[in-house]
Amino acid sequence: MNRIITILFLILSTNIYSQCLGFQTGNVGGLFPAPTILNGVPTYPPNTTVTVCYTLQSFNEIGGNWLEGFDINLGSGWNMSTLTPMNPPGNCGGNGTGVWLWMNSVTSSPPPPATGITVGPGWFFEDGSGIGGPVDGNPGNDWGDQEPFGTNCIWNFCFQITTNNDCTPGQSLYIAVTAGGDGNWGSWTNPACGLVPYVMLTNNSTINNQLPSLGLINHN
Ligand SMILES: [Ca+2]
Ligand SMILES: [Ca+2]
Repeated sequence: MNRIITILFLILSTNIYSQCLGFQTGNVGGLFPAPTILNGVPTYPPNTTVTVCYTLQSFNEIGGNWLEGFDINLGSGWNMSTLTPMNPPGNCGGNGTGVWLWMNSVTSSPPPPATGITVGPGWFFEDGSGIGGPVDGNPGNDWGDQEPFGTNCIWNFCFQITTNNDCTPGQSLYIAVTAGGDGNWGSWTNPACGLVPYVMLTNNSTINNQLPSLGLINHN
């Protein structure tokens, strides 16, 4: 009996915390150029610029959550001063007048109740409707981008980032994108959606600190 209760709890937990995310793509296939695999580990040379592209297909609006944004997390091997946004995600529903903003930092804030969570950098949705919050350049104090019933929205964006220009061992080239609802990062009242990072490059990915092979040198 206890086991059945435990299984039911696990099923319910899974539904509660991970059901909002639709199908995500990117992974290593979204990295241009692709990393070089050395001894089973993805690597890039120092001072290498990489274009990273991510796609989310649909956001299940559990608890009335609308898609608030995409939080980007990068390992210590990336030069954060080189982080450059490219195309923003498309406005799916968004009450018509909403807009996606590139933000270094966003904090969920009232009105109405909010979580106070701070995330960023990344793309976040500034809701343009009056009831969703003021249009003030702060996506954290309003609602997200609504996926109208019966539609299957696709949000896609790319950014560029460059590896550090040194070979110090242990610099991680981790890349993850986390899609979150406006109950977590905006002003909606129900933080029902789980915050599950989509890992595009694993934490053990590193800068290639091996010197290039020069081959034989011929003397005449
Ligand atoms: Ca706002
Ligand atoms: Ca918002």
